Amino acid sequence: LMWPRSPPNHKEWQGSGTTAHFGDIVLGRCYTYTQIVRPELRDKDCQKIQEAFLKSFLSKDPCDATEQDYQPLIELANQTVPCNKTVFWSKTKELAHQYTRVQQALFTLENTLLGYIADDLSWCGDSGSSEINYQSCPTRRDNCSSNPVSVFWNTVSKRFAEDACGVVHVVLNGSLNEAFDRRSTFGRVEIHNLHPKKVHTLQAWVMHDIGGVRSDSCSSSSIRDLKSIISERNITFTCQNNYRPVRFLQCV
Ligand code: 2NF
Repeated sequence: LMWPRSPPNHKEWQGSGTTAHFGDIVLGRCYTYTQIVRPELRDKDCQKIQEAFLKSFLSKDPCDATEQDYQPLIELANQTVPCNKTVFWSKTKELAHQYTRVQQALFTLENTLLGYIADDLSWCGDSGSSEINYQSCPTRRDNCSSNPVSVFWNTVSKRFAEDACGVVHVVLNGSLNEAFDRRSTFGRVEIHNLHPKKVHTLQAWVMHDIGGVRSDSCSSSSIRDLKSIISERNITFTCQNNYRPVRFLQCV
């Protein structure tokens, strides 16, 4: 007689386990977003969204997650971001979110339903059991890159970029040696999935920390790389150092 393998009670992976109360948090965030933050989405079925999210990773090998695992979830949560309102960010999460909190018509990924639900959460399952692994989850660095969290962000970031249209924006960190990092999600996934027929301009806002090193970041070599990648894709590139409306927020 074969008993189902019970979940390991030792730490199998190097990363922190699934966020406690994961299922409840997903359901609660879904209701908060669809009923309060964007009531125009009030007809979304949060029970189904929670179920699809759990199904995407439960009873599966957490080192073999795929884009397809998330397709049912992505279809249920489907949402249109208006043209000219997309804001990407890289190494500037807090500042970009402060800005979209003030400019409520703008959307970072975390201002969309799926990004809002998943932000800062951790999750994984196990191929030998239908249970959530609250003990540990694989990390990109120490375990495997096709883990449920990484594949989720790659998949939804790709979709977010594919859907963008008009003039799109990115908030970059000018206090780093490389404001543009080819290995980041923005550099690896998002810029390569912008549709040149839909996106006519990428506008970069390169922000540096107050009191930090003052460098002319738009003319730095990493931004020149970004410009050439974007221009080769027939999208116009513009860049502003310390864009004023964002700059004000760094003081509050
Ligand atoms: O956690 C998020 N909200 C998140 C994660 C990954 C990607 C959001 N994104 C989307 C956003 F919409 C931004 O436009 O991609 C853009 C930001 O990603 P980035 O990689 O360009 O920027 P970073 O500041 O380097 O990373 C943001 C956070 O995501 C983690 C990273 O450790 C940091 O906490 N992260 C980045 N790539 C991965 C990955 N492949 C990742 N975590 C897991 N797997």
